[in-house]
Amino acid sequence: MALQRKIIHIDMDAFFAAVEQRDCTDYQGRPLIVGGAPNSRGVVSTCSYEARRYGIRSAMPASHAYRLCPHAIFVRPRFEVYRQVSNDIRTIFADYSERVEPCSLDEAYLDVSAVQRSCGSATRIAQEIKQRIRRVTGLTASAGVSYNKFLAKIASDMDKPDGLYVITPEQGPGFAARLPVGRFHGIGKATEAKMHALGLKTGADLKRCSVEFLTTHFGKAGRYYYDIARGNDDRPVRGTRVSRSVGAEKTLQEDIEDKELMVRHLQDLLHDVMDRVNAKRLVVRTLAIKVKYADFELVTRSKTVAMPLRMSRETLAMLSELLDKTEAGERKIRLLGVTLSSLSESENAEGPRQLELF
Ligand code: TTP
Ligand code: MG
Repeated sequence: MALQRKIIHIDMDAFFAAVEQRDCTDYQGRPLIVGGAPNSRGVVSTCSYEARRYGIRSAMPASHAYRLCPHAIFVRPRFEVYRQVSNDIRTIFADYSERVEPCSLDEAYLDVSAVQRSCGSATRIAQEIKQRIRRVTGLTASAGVSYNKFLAKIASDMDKPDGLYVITPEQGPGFAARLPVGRFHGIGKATEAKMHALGLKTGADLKRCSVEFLTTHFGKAGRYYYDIARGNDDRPVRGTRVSRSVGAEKTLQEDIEDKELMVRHLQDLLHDVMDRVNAKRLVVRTLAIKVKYADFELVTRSKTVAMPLRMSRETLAMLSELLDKTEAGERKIRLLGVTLSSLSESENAEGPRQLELF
């Protein structure tokens, strides 16, 4: 039998609305709708939990939402801010697993089967990730922990907001059996209606059907329904391996003590690694230098900044700043290195940021 996997699904709570409430105290604790204006033909992207009490939901016409709650606040989405937060949470995920599959700006699956951290406990890892998300972004996320993607996603929705819900291998089949078919991943409104017409309302009803019956009525998806009704789902987490850092180093032809020369070497190295980072359409927030003294002792110094680093005067100045935190100059140097980390995907889908000329 294949080894049991450990999958975490993370989903931010009322994502766009929570960001708006974070950034404007006036919005806090109030029904807030992100999307089209109340008198427009637009729709609700999402709304705060306060607005959900009035029955307002994503994709509802804005005019309908207005009728349900005329005193709600309507705001336009600020996608660049949401993308920034999305990058931040993806950077956190990358710290916990190399197998991370983002499915939207606010949602991702992590396969943590091989992760040793936190004693290998997926629940502890999920807790830590939630805490870090809150610390870094000021927002809450809900986590679902289970042994496959289907159940992990269901679990993240069970205890929202700020939830953490675990579905164990023992609970999985019972859980799937009790679930209304409309809650199954991949079963949309049309399929749900077709299932209801066949008398199939829950996972337990689906479980009574043979594979042949399900494939006759639902084609290829029939096999998938057969499996998920039993709590089985072997879809892998399709992680794009994002390397955690990009670096370059240079062993000098002879040991040097001239600090200006060291800075020039560091600048060359920085150009080189920044090009590689840009080519991968990644942005970076941490710059580190590595200094090996003539006696082979090695030290590193690093700085993390809020905004992505660019090839600017400020970034170049950071090299001297970091070098000043070493004994370079007083002691001779035999090797220099530059490493960029805290990598995340570029917010700019068209490609890397324009290099700043100087
Ligand atoms: P969701 O995770 O589906 O919703 P949510 O984060 O707002 O709320 P929940 O606590 O239930 O997870 O979607 C994430 C974001 O995607 C959401 O904040 C806004 C956007 N979105 C739309 O623009 N239109 C939609 O129809 C949906 C469902 C989401
Ligand atoms: Mg969400």
